[in-house]
Amino acid sequence: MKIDIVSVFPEYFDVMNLSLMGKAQDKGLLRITAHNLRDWTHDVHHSVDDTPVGGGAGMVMKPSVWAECLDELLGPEPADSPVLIFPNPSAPLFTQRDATELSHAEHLLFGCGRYEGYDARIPEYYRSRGVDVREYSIGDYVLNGGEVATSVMLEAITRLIPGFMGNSDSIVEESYTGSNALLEHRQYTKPAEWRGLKVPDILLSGDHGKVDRYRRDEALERTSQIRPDLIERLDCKSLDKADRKT
Ligand code: 6GU
Repeated sequence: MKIDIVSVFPEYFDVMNLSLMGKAQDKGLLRITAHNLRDWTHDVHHSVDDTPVGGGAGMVMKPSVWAECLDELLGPEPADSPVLIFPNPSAPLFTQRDATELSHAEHLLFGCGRYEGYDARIPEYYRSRGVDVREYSIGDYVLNGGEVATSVMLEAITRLIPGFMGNSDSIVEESYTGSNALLEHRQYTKPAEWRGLKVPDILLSGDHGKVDRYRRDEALERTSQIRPDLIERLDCKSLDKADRKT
């Protein structure tokens, strides 16, 4: 997967050379390039923003600089162009479903806004040209810009690329995956008793059926307490008879 990122702080993405993402780049699964938006400016101040039309606080990123940058990085043919993603706190929430879908893309381009955001005509223009343009928020809180949100989305997407993780089973079992999106059951390792706190007996029983049932009940119970919204969205078909009793 090829990934381009445009930002006024491209150094933010130096961390992508570390850890599993760095290894994936070494293995050739990923190629990440961070570009500096200011490289597409022509004025001495390399300015990328301007005051908001209609008034208000802060600055808005202007469309002219973004367009010069994106025209070059997207290429002439919308059908061959990358999926263009703009982090935006006022957009729909980015979910595991989006991460799964985007993990199949060949090429992604993230456009990181700063300040009060970017001119709304930037995504509108590229959408009208036939580019697959997405805008996503990563949660109900405000960040200073799209860089951290891009890092979050990229980590969620790239770890789903086949060969990225050592053990792909660990992906399937996680929270928020599949139509049966429950929070995960709690995990324990050895010793069976630590500082007076015991691992639940059933997990030590060696009875896989009982262990699975125990974990499933715990996942359902924790999800209804912590995230009742996920229970409401649950696909009924994913429930079994034993679940209905809990
Ligand atoms: Cl995508 N951007 C910013 N600036 N803040 C956010 C966000 C994105 N998602 C949540 N908060």
